[in-house]
Amino acid sequence: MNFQLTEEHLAVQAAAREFAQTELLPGVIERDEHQKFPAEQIKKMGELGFMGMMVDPKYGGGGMDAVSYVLAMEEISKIDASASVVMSVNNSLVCWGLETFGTEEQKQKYLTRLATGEIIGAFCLSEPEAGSDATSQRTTAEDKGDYYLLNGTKNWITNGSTASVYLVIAQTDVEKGHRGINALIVERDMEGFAIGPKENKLGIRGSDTHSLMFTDVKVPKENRIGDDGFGFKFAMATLAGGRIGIASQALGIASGAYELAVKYAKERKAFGVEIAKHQAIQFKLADMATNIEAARLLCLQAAYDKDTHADYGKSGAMAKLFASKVAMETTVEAVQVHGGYGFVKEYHVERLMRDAKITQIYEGTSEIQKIVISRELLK
Ligand code: COS
Repeated sequence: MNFQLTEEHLAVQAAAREFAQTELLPGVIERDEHQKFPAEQIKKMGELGFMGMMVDPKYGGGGMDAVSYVLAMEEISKIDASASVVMSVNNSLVCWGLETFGTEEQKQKYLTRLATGEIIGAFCLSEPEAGSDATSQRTTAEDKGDYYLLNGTKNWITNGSTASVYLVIAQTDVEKGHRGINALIVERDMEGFAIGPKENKLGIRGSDTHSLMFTDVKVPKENRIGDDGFGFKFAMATLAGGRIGIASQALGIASGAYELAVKYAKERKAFGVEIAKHQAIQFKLADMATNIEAARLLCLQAAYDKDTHADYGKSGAMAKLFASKVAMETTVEAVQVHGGYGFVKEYHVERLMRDAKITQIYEGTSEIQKIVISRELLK
């Protein structure tokens, strides 16, 4: 067993850290406050290869492994979780889904541009009445011969107004249940596709989250991913990898908050000494560091499973369940270490605390992760 990162891993980690410090940190507070999408920063992330990290270079990607992806996600998320969710969705849901299950034509047409970050994608599964219960799709894709007629509404879609390509899950044959669901590639300018208002969120406020409306959108048959009825399995398989991305995001939010807490504890004085000299603070830091290290190991284990073609459903779910809990607990404690300063925006930890919450909700709630894990245990 070898816990050593390779030279390449360390280089990716350093590049992501450098990018986050120089390009994402400036303006992150303002973007959060004004719900401003980090458009320029995402463009640069594409140029640096962060938007299609694991995609085969022949489709414009970085050809990197999932371990590199986890390391980069952690560094980006330490500073700006709004940027890292864009990165996670584009990499693990959209690019991975297309590369793994798409046709050669779909890859040439869409993946090559998504992997370079020239355009970004969105993954559309959730609906007003279908989140955890993902088989209850109300959006319909009626088979009309050479096209599907798409009707319905999707909710809480990351990259909702900035994406150019949307992977939409819809029901074609209700009688067949989850085997009657399809995944369709919808282009932004297809007639009948409308973008709803932006959600005003607690956290990751820089990311653009929208509902989407489809009214008689004609989606050509060649835009279906996989065989007829493959849509639900497509969604499940894609989300299994997506969870490694969100777990790493949670890890980054936690480690970002921890680093700020350590820095502050060494600077701030109370009762005549730095607060880091008080055991009350030392114990908090010790708990944070231990939990973060455990979360990091779970994330890397899931990535390693993916890289070695082992089953990563359970390890990815465990990583997300645990890292998101650690993100929530660590950020709350980081605010506490900062005292009153933690409650104001300039010190960043209150934003990280707000950003942490979503990691326990999206791409499968913590309760869903427990279902996935326990089913694997009891197989
Ligand atoms: N990869 C490939 N196929 C998978 C899969 C995976 N990871 N997980 C399940 N499937 C397949 C199953 O094999 C089954 O196919 P067959 O009937 O042909 O054998 C099919 O999908 C249905 O699986 P299952 O019966 O387990 O589905 P359930 O309705 O019981 O749902 C949960 C299982 C709850 C785990 C699932 O609905 C889920 O993950 N929900 C959360 C969705 C989510 O993350 N929502 C957030 C929105 S995205 S931000």
